[in-house]
Amino acid sequence: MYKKFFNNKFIVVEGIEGAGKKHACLLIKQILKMNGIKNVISIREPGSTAIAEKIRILIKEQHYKEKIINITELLLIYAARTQLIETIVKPALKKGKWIISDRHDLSSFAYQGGGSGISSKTISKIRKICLKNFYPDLTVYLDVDPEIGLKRAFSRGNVDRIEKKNINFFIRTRERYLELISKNPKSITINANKNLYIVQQTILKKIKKWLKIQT
Ligand code: T5A
Repeated sequence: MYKKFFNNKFIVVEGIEGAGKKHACLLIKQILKMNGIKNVISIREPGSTAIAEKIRILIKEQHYKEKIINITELLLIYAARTQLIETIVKPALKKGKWIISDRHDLSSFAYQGGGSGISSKTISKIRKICLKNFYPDLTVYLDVDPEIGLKRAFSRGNVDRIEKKNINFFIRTRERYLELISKNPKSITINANKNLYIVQQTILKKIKKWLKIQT
C-alpha cells in the first residue's frame, strides 16, 4: 500500500481511435483502488461538464450542410477543455482527489496539429491562454497502428465525423503523438497493437512501477 505517501495526481490516457483508452482508464482506476487510492474521478475530453458535452456533440457529429473549419474545431475543443479544467478538475485536485482523463491537451497537438496541420505555435498560444501552466502528472500513451485501431473502432459501428477521415489523417496524428511523447519525461508508452490481455498486463506493470516512484 502506498496510500500514506501520495499526493493526488492528474493522469491522462491518450492514443488514436481504437487504442483501448476506455479499457485503460478503467484498469488504472482499479490499480489505484488496489493501492488504497479510492478518491478518483474519471472524466473524458471533450466532455464531462454539461457545456463541454454539448461541444462534444458538435465535434463528433457529421455536419452535412456546413464544414467545420480547422481553427473553429480547435477553439471549440479548447473551450470544452477550459470549462472542464476550471469547473471540475482544479477544484477536485484542490480537494485531494485523483483524476483519470480519457484524452487531454496532447490530443489537440496530435489531431488538430499533426492530423489537420495547424501549427504547434498556434496551438501553444491557445493552450497558454486556456491552460497556462497546467499539465498532467502522467500521460499514458497507447500506441496503435491506425489500421488496427480503426478496424477496432469501426467494428463497434456508429462511426463519427472524425473517424470517417482518411487513414492518412490518423497516420499523421500517430506520428505527432510519437514525436511529442518521446520528448515528455512524464509519460509511459504502451504497445497497444497486442491483444487486450497483454496490453492490460503491461499497463498494470508500468503503473505499479510509476506508483512506486511517487513514494
Ligand atoms: N479529439 C479529441 C480531437 O480531435 N482533439 C482533441 O483535443 C480531443 C480531446 C473523441 C474524438 O475527438 C477527437 C478525437 C476523437 O476522434 P471519442 O469517442 O472519445 O471521440 O474517441 P476515442 O477516444 O478515439 O474513442 P474510441 O472508443 O474509438 O477509442 P478508445 O477509447 O481508445 O478504444 P476503446 O477502449 O473504446 O476500444 C475500442 C474497441 O476496441 C476493442 C474494445 O473492446 C472496443 O471494442 N479493443 C481491443 N481489441 C483487441 N485488442 C486490444 N488490445 C483492444 N483494445 C481495445
